[in-house]
Amino acid sequence: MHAWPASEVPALPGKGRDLRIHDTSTDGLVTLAPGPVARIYVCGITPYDATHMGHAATYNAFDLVQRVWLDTKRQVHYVQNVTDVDDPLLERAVRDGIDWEGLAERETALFREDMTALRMLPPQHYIGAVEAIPGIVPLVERLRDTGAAYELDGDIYFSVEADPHFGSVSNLDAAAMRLLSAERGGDPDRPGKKNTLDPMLWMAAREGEPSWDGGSLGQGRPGWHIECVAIALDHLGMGFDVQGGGSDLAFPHHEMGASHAQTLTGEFPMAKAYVHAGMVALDGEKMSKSKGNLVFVSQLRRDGVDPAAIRLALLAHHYRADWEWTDQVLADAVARLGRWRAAVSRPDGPPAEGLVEEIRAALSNDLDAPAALAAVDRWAEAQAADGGSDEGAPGVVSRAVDALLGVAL
Ligand code: 5CA
Ligand code: ZN
Repeated sequence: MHAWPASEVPALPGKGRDLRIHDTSTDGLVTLAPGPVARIYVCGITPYDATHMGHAATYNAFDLVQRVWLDTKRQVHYVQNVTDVDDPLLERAVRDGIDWEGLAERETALFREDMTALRMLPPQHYIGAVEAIPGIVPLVERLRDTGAAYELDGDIYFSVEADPHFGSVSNLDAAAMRLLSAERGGDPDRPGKKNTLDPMLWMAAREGEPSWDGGSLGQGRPGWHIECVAIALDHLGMGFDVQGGGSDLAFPHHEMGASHAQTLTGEFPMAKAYVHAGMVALDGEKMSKSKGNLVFVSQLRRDGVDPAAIRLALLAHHYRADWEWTDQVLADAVARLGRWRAAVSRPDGPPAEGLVEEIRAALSNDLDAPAALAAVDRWAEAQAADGGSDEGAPGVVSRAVDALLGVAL
């Protein structure tokens, strides 16, 4: 699949700092020291509805990861998937009486537009589940042939016991895993499974649902976790730097994915850090396509909201926090954007070198975007109060805010 166009990232004076970030698997901060090419996989959308503020907040977090690495003069190898065949997508298509492929195409196109408007840097490889199927089949066959997977009425399940490291991403106890498995796409109550948590790798063709030739697996479609693993291993290999997504993906999705990959390769770990963004809520409930309590990026854009203000609204919250979207959050962001634009509209101002270092320090410290915003606020306040005589300082600030925060002033 094609991704979306990249906005330019201005080069800044000096050099950025290495990223220290929270890793779910150790529940602590790790300093990542990638080679000249940093490798990141971020789980993409299931395209059955438009991009809401929760999605945007999660992609914003991983866009900051890229920007911190680019500022250290590294290249970034970024891979993202599109879950363009899965139960929720098929159910929505049936509900609305439309073709599932058309639905997926339409919503993926809208996602690209939203990402472009928000200046989120695109992945180098943007891969749909459907196009990944030829690569998924041999992985499932290999797991089955080595005894790490088994058949149940034509479906193939992964045996979590095959991975000695199973559980090391989310560190949850058995009861919590069982609960989350039932909530998030698993089927712990299906009789005949070796372990109630075992996830499906290949689902045999169901009446009225799309299916593909799975070779020795028979006609069917892939499970959710193996989809991301096949794409990640194909384009990044093992031991990549960051596996990213919202906190609702830590279990089962990232746990199972890591176990698939570790069992397939015999290597550990799949990723050096498992990074999870907090959940955005509306009216006290997690914003979710299934609950329907959504604020869409595209709707705000249609209402004439500047995408830079949407981005500032996201940046005002630490990526790990759970937070609530309100009209006030957006109003504050619009006001801040106005103050910043006024501050950079003059030819000179207070010195800006210190500010660039402050933004770098904030972001390299577990992506502390609110601290970065506070530093820019202080500069803008000084500009508004006393001005300054540093020629070109406003230009330096604009470029830093663009390069490191993705906000075009
Ligand atoms: N296609 C799968 C990943 S392979 C998926 O989870 N798709 S999604 O469309 O449901 O979510 C896309 C990304 O947005 C995921 O990282 C998910 O964790 C994140 N996300 C979903 N809802 C929220 C929310 N309310 N707040 C923050 N992030 C969210
Ligand atoms: Zn995924």
